[in-house]
Amino acid sequence: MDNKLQAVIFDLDGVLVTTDELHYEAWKKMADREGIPFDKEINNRLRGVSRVASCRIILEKATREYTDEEVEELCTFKNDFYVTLLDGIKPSDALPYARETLKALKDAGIKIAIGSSSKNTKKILTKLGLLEEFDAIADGTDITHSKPDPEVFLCAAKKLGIAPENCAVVEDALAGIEAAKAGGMTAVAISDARRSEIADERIDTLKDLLPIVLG
Ligand code: B16
Ligand code: MG
Repeated sequence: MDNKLQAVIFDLDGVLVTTDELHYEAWKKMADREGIPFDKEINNRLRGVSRVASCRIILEKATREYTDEEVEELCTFKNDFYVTLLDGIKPSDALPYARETLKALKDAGIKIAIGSSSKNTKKILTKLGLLEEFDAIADGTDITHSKPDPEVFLCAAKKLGIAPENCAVVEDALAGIEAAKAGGMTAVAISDARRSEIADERIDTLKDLLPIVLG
């Protein structure tokens, strides 16, 4: 229980919706075209990491160097396909208890925001029917440093007008937990991030967030 909390900043991919498989499918198409080995284990390292940084992680297995222009082309190739996959997202793809938890927080007067590395955040929220639910959205289009840098969460807190120490962050990525802690926020780990040693709280589903925030 932490009564100082006035806002919750949600990561998007892996917290409110599972897009990992879609990212995987799109990066795999790029890696196959280039003849670069790519598997689910490498994909797991891309959680919360920006598009360009993700591409550079995949290129660690490449047998030649890629120029910045080539990396940009690979990212565009991946994203063009990824965006077509996002078209298949429906409101029912929101992860369990997402809608109920957002409503319960709002009803209790807690501000809610998104803090995502994705430049496709608004498209994903629109497909989920959640775009209008948030008091603030900070995403990959607002920042120059991606997680584990705290920039996206500090940006969300600033847009909300709430001090970082009064914000909780919900994250599925280790890089996101690091970012939340670096920003001076309460870090709540879900899914893969539960193995973090520095998270303040660990939850199994989103509804477990309510006692942490509301007491
Ligand atoms: P995009 P999050 C992150 O979203 C994903 O976890 C990560 O895999 C992806 O590379 C990143 O967004 C950038 O996404 O290519 O759509 O801009 O977890 O921070 O909500
Ligand atoms: Mg995530």
